[in-house]
Amino acid sequence: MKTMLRSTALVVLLGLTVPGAVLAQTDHDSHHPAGSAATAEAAAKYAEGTVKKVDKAAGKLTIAHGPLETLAMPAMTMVFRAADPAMLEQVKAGDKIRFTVDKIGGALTVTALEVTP
Ligand SMILES: [Cu+2]
Repeated sequence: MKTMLRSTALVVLLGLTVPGAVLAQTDHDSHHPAGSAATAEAAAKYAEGTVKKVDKAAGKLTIAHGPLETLAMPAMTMVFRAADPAMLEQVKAGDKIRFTVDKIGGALTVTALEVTP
């Protein structure tokens, strides 16, 4: 008599649960409050030039200016209005200046200037 013992292999399925690796997601806020100095714009607005003529009576000054990037204007000599008559007291013909220009009431107006060495 032959007894065939068949051992049933018990397949134990081990459910291996990988402990969920806690992925620490650091929130990369794109906001950098105290970051790069994005205020170089103000400095870039300055144009350079040489005062050719000061007309205090008319409140104007003639400037041989370099390229005015803000106005897309090439270098030239032209008359500007002075935003403040006091500006005309600060300069004289021949002075080299740094200045800002704005179009006020349709007239190109020097809004700030300083004499450069
Ligand atoms: Cu011009």
